[in-house]
Amino acid sequence: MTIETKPDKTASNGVGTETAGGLSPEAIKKEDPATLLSYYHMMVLIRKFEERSAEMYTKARIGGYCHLNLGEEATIVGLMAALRPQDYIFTNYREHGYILARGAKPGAVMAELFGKSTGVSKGRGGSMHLYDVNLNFLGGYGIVGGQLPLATGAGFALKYKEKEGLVVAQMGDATTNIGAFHESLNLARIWDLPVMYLIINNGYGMGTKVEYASAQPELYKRAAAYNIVGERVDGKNPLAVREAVKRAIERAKDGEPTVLEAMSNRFKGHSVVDPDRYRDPELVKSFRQSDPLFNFARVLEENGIMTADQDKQIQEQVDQEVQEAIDFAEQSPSPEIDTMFDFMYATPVANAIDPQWEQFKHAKEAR
Ligand SMILES: Cc1ncc(C[n+]2csc(CCOP(=O)(O)OP(=O)(O)O)c2C)c(N)n1
Ligand SMILES: [Mg+2]
Repeated sequence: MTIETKPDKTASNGVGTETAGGLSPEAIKKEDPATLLSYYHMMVLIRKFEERSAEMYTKARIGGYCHLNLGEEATIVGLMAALRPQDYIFTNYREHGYILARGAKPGAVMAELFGKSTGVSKGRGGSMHLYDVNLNFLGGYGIVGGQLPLATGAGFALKYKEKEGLVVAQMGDATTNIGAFHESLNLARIWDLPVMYLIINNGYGMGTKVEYASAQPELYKRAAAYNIVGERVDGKNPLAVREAVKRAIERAKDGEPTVLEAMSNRFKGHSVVDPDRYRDPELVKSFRQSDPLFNFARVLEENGIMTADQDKQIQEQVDQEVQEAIDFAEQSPSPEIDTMFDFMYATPVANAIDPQWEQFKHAKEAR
C-alpha cells in the first residue's frame, strides 16, 4: 500500500518577508497617481472615522464595545486594493476600517455603531458585528477566532460550487493561539481551500505581548506546521500588502491557502475604554513617529503625486464626510421594539412554541 503525501509547500515559507522597500521612488513611479491618491483618501477616512468614533463613544452615542483601527489603516487599504468583488471577508471585532474600505457608506457604518436602524446590520450588530452581504462582507465577530471556521467553511463552499474567489479570514496576533486557528488551517490544507488567513500582528492581545503568549512569535511560521505557505509583510506599506494579497489570490486559484502576517502597530488601547497602562508611553510615541498615514503622505509629496494643498483639501473633504456620517447616525431612528426578533433565523425554529413554526410545519407536510 502506498500513502500519498502532499508536496511540501513550506519551502517557500517566508516569501515576501519585506519591509518598506515597496515605497521606493522606482516603485511609486510604476503606479497610477490617481490610484495612489485614492488609497491615501481611504486611509485618511479610516483615521478620521476612528478618531470621531472614539469621541462619539465618550459622548455616549455608541454603546457596548468599540475597537479602533488607528495605526492599521495601510494594511486595510492594501488588502482591499487587491480584493475583487467575488472575494469574501470575515473579520474580528476591530473592523470599522475594513467595511469602509470595502465600500460601505460611512453613514451606514456610523449608524450601526450608534445602534440605529439605518446601520449596515440594521442596528442589531453595533461596532463588533458589521455585515454587508452585497459587499461579500460576512461579518465582524466578537468571539476570538469565531470567524475562522466560518471563513474556512465559506472557502469550502466556493470550492464545492466550483466558484472562483478568495476568502479572507482576518484576525489578530493573539488569535493564533486559539484552537480554531489550528483546526481551520488543517482543514484548509487537507481540502485545498482558497482561504487567506490574515494575521494583523499589532504586538498585543489586549494587554499581553505576542512574545509572552506565543511559543513561536514569528506568527507566519505557524503555517509550516500545516504545510501552508506563510508570508510576513510590512503592514505599514499599503503597496507591499496589496502585492502579498495578490500572490494569495494567485495561489488560491490552484487550491493553495495562505497565511499572511501583517506587521502593524496599535496606536491606542485595546478598546476605547482601555487606558493602555501596560505599554511604555515612549513606545507608543515611537509608533506615531512611523505613522503609516503620515509616511504615505510624505512619499506622495516627495514623488510629486500630491501637493500640500491637495492634502489639505483631502483632509477637509474627509472631515466633512465623517461629520455627515455622524449627522446621519444622529438623525436616524432606533429599531422599533416590535422588530426585535426580525433577522434572527432564516426559518422558524423547530423547538419554539411559535405559530409561525406550526404554519411552516403544516405547509411542509402538505407538500
Ligand atoms: C474566545 C474568547 N476569549 C477571550 C476573549 C476576550 N478577548 C477579546 S479580544 C482579545 C484579544 C485578542 O487579541 P488579538 O487577536 O491580537 O486581536 P486585536 O485585538 O489585537 O485586534 C481577548 C482575549 C474573547 N472575546 N473570546
Ligand atoms: Mg493583537
